[in-house]
Amino acid sequence: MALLAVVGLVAGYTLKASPAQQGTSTSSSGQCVKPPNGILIIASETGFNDSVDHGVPEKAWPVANVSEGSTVDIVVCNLDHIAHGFNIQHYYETPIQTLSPGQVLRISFVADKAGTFWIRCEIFCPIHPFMQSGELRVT
Ligand SMILES: [Cu+2]
Repeated sequence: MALLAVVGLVAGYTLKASPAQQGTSTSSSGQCVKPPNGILIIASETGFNDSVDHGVPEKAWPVANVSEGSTVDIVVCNLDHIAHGFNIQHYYETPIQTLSPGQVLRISFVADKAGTFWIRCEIFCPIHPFMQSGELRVT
């Protein structure tokens, strides 16, 4: 697929990660894969992980359940032909993250605060209303 040929790495954004997680990067085109024990989120013309088919905005989708104190590894791939944003309330709020078509974002952080945190796109896009209902649930 042409899109996969232009997959690039957006600089990893690390919050309170242990030294083992820092500097994680890869330049291969095969990096759009679910990290071990982690979370894969695909942005496409059908939302985040096909959210248009999961009852949003009435229902939360995608939903990621993690344990408080655990290290959370997330890979976000934009397989759409337009840009999308990615934001996790509290854990990944700044800078405003824009993923160009084909880009892959890797995020790693320690879930040091319990609660339910909003996962959303924060830049306008045609599928935007369907990218506003993701949740990271830390228990
Ligand atoms: Cu959007």
